[in-house]
Amino acid sequence: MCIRFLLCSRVVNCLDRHVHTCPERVALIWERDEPGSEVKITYRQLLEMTCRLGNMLRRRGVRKGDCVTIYMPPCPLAVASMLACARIGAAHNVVFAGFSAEALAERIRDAQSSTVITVNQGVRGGKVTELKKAVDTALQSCPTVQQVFVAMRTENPVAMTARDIVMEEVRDHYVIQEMQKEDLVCEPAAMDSEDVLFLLYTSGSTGKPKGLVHTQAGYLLYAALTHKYVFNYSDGDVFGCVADIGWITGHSYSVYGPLANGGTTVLFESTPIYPDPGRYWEMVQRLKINQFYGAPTALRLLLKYGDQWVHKYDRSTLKTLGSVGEPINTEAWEWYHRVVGDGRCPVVDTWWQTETGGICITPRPSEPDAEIVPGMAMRPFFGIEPVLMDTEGKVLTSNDTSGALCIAQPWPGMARTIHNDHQRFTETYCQPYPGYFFTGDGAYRSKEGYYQITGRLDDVINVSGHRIGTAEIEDVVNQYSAVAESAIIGYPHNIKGQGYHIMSFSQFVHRLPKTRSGKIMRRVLRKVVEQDLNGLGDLSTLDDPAAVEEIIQGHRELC
Ligand code: 6R9
Repeated sequence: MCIRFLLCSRVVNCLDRHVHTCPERVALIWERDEPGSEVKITYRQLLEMTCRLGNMLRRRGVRKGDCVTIYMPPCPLAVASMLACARIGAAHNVVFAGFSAEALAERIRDAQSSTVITVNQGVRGGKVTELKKAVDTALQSCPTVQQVFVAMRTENPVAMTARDIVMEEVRDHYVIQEMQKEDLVCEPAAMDSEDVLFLLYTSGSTGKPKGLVHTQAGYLLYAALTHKYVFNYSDGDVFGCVADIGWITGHSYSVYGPLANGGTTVLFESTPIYPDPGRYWEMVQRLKINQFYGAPTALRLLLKYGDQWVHKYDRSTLKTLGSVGEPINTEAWEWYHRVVGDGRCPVVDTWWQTETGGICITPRPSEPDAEIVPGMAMRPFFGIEPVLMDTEGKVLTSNDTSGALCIAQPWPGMARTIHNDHQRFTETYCQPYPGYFFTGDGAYRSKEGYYQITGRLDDVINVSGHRIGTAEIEDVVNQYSAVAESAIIGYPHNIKGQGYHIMSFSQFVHRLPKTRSGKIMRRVLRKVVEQDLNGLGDLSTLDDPAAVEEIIQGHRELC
């Protein structure tokens, strides 16, 4: 049975509702790159910004069902742009502002956007990036784009494209000037619960990125519920998720979840080590953050700098510490718990994906007697039914076993399709284990029935018939004090099937190739070790291409 509701746009749940009850509550704290220069935006102000932007987009021809690409770092205007799209029934497509012009162009083309919203320049870690110039380059190969709205993050002017002096022919507009012309009231569009709320691109292991489609009602409900119950969020808390809004984590836990719950949410523009490795904890002290949500890669980096950077600052407001993005190794988990949380804050290792919309496997410390085992994602969230499969596609029913992680029943936050490619959606997620949603990850279920994620299955190593998760070996290697991080990859071995190769141990490197969101790209390393340099696949999400060059060179020397 399928029940569908006609609803007011999602934005009413995130804004109007709270403006009625607490208009002067702070909705957003924009933690700008320069420490101590934060900007606070109340729910009333955010609704006004959103309405003006919604009217601006409508006046410029954006209609229900269109897709607007947002290429901006975390800032109130970016959030208001997302909400403005939602208000008028257009889908948003946020592209991480660290992506190259080519990666941006590919995503604009696939989404068929006619409108782009950007900033003149980005500022991160004290460095300025030329975002508007990247848009100009990207648009040379994006014929669908008719208009670009530009916000000013810095005072430096940028070239604005005017094709003709006749107003209608101008392509680029200043957002603030346009917003000033608009009314403060913008009627929200009526939407079906299954209408699209946004697209978000995530890279596949090969080929072009996938534009996952999330819908109105289920996504917001799931983001709000998980935000409340996983983090033990209560009214008046300040929620500090340091993920960029270009990732699903930023969508669900910097924007939609906290705002649906009427919370105060932090938009973090900087890096964990700018201006020094105390940045996170100085921010926790200054903004009185109650829940902190970050990635293992940053924790591994920070623990290397020593405890004094943490001890310097008052962290007594913290109640819950969250981790997301990759398996958290024991050393980083213990450090987070003992040093950052002074042993008093539960650590929630939250497993989920762009595809799942929100957290699926996680401890729930708000429940009485909730046990948390270090390094384990523990238990499914309400409504999630995890299943482990063996190599023949049979359900593993016993405990103390490992297998391919699938989910048995649909849940409200799951992505509904891949934009313009439903076939790829069913092939990737539904066909490998018919009747189940396949996550692509491997997991171990303990004797007690608790889950531990062992890493991507495409990274799993099979040595003499024993399946070993990359995370398990990395955990051991990372405990050597000379090693900050490691990446384990399998390579063909004519006796054992696969041997394994430990980057930064067998081969020491200065840095590992990572995505911009901090995930180690093990498939790239595997290709290097297999000497298949033509098969490196989609590198558009790679943070620092020089890291790969360095490893290719190092590997040649080893061989
Ligand atoms: C939210 C997000 C999804 C992939 C996922 C898995 C890995 C995420 C994890 C984790 C172990 C955790 N992952 N959280 N692995 N423990 N707590 O990161 O979404 O960017 O789509 O990545 O990240 O491999 O399949 P996304």
